[in-house]
Amino acid sequence: MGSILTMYNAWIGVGANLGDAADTVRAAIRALGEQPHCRLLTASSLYRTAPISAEGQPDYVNAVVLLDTALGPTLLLETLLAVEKRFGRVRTTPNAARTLDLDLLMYDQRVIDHPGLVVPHPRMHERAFVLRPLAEISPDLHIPGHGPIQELLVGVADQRIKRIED
Ligand code: PH2
Ligand code: MG
Ligand code: MG
Repeated sequence: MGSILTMYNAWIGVGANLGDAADTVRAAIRALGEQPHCRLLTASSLYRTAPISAEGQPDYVNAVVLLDTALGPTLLLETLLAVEKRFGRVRTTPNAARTLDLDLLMYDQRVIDHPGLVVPHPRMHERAFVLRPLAEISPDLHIPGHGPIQELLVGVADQRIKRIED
């Protein structure tokens, strides 16, 4: 990749709750770093998490990765959807159980409000399965519109989440 390209930080939420979810999340993290114009900077630990807004589903495995990317937000989103598909994601109803979910959580400090893409992710600030792994890799992060991550963590302390030992 040419060094003349401007690179941006992008935080991606990774989640799975069908099949061998931990294996899938680990493979997806590797795959993200291998996408064109993307470099993996940091990956969080994996976490086992209670399903939110998806009662009766299996627990999720979640993680967050920080990418360095030359892709703009729209191309990056298309890349994420293509990787989801490659891992066998089938879209049925919103919040259905899934083999792999990749969410563009933040793109630098940009605020984007397009019909197909809202950044920061509109529910990330109220979800422990996003905030805990995100705080592990970016403890000083400020989430545009919501504030410092350390303050947001206090509000999700009641959600069940456990780091998976490796
Ligand atoms: N994703 C959802 C809905 N609920 N719950 C957990 N624990 N982890 C997720 O990744 C998740 C969820 C919709 O994308
Ligand atoms: Mg999601
Ligand atoms: Mg998604």
